[in-house]
Amino acid sequence: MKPSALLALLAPVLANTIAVAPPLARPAPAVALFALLVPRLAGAIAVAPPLARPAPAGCPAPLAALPVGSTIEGYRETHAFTAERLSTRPTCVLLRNFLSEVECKIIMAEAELSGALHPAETSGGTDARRNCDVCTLPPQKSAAVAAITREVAGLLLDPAAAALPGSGSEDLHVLRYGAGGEFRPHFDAMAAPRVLTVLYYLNGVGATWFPLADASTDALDFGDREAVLRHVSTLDPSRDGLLVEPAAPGDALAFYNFEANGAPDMHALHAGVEVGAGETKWVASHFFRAPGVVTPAVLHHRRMLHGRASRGVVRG
Ligand SMILES: O=C(O)CCC(=O)C(=O)O
Repeated sequence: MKPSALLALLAPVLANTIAVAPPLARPAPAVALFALLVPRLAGAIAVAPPLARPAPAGCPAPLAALPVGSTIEGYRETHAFTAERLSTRPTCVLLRNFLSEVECKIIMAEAELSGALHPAETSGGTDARRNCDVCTLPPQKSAAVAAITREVAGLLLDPAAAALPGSGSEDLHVLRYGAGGEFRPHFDAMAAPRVLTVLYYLNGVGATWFPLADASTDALDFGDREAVLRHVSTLDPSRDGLLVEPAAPGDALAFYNFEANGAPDMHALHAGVEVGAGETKWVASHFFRAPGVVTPAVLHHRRMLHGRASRGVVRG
């Protein structure tokens, strides 16, 4: 590829990065991820053209431009982590070493000490979550949650979306599954403009499955939840879609729930895989909202949410 063509391809990425990166030797934590993207992207784009797909709603453009399979480094305020792009649709990024072990232990201890962990209920009284206790931790009551919330918003949420009225995070949801526990396939974003989900694997146990990741969904009618469920039941986590397995406590997964045009990304359907015998899985779900970039619900999304046959696919 000619240098001039490469420059033309990089221009939007560079423009965005330079606009947010301060002139420091070591970039400030909130922009470090993006500043570090530039040299890596230069090499990657030289061999593979960038995806035509625009950045999902709420996703920083340079992160959306990271090719699947590429890994970059980023910095939290206290330590480094790596970010690997796992899939195009939805935009899934695996963040290794994102939380420290101390942060993981604090969150699990705060959840247990809060006395608020209770068996999960899901909308419509379905059995979508089995053998799973849940509670929420507000940033106002946890210094650890407050710090994580602030840093994640700076790293993983597009600054323009984050600045819109109503944008921000929900309280942290902490989930403790026992053996046999699972969270059946669901969308996080049917009832709320949760543009970004970050899952923190607090004890490194368990897995999350995206049965439709990077698959064609043209033949699926998402207004018919039973049909979607039937299709998903023919799929296998070891063969289809994307199976995310943390390697250690503190690994995290970020994914974006809406397309660039503000419509829900149906490929973001995901499930907490059944927990093995004798195991306990701790995971925390962090939802970031940006109402201003989300298209108002359309008919089939409402049917998805309020359909009578509500077993299985539910809102988060
Ligand atoms: O347990 C998991 O792996 C996924 C949790 C989840 O899907 C959620 O909280 O929305």
